Amino acid sequence: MKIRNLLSVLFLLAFVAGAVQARAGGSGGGGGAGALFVVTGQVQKPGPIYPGDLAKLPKTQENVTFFSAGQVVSQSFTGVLLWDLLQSVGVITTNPPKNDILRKIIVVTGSDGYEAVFGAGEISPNFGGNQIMFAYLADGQSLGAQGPVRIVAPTDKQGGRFVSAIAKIEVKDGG
Ligand SMILES: Nc1nc2c(c(=O)[nH]1)N[C@H]1C(S)=C(S)[C@@H](COP(=O)(O)O)O[C@H]1N2
Ligand SMILES: [Mo]
Repeated sequence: MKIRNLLSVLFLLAFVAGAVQARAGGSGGGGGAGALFVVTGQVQKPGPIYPGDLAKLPKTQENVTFFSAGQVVSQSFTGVLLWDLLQSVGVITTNPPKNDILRKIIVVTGSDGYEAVFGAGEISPNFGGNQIMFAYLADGQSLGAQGPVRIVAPTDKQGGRFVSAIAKIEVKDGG
């Protein structure tokens, strides 16, 4: 192999290794180096969410007991409310339609493609008031393979909507 070819192979390997490391270290799959996940759809400020963006929002803590694959799990989660994050990026609504916010859904996608949906009315303080959160700590520890951020739905019986390794959230019309 010519030296020049060898150098380009080495360069490519270094690039791929760097990309893999950046993904493993800082991202659930969306938004590039350092981003936690991306926000898309009907919001005023779409784009990547960084740890600093979450740090600006009120911190919330929930003690949650749920079934995970038939086993009871109890954990204390720390994070920010899904509603507060949506407020910070601004959900786009109009009038009419009447109560447009109640037509919106939030699709949460994990880095493995796993998805679950929440209704804006379910988490609005004026309606369901469900304290669904983006958790970044469980029992004070970072989330490892389930992180950097996962959804926690404190009143759900099973963990099915606790989407781990969030890559994307998308705000859409569900109605
Ligand atoms: N990204 C992603 N999140 C996921 C899943 C998945 O397959 N992928 N499985 C869900 C299901 S069915 C359950 S019960 C819980 C399991 O959570 P645990 O790994 O903390 O026990 O994660 C949920 N979140
Ligand atoms: Mo599950």
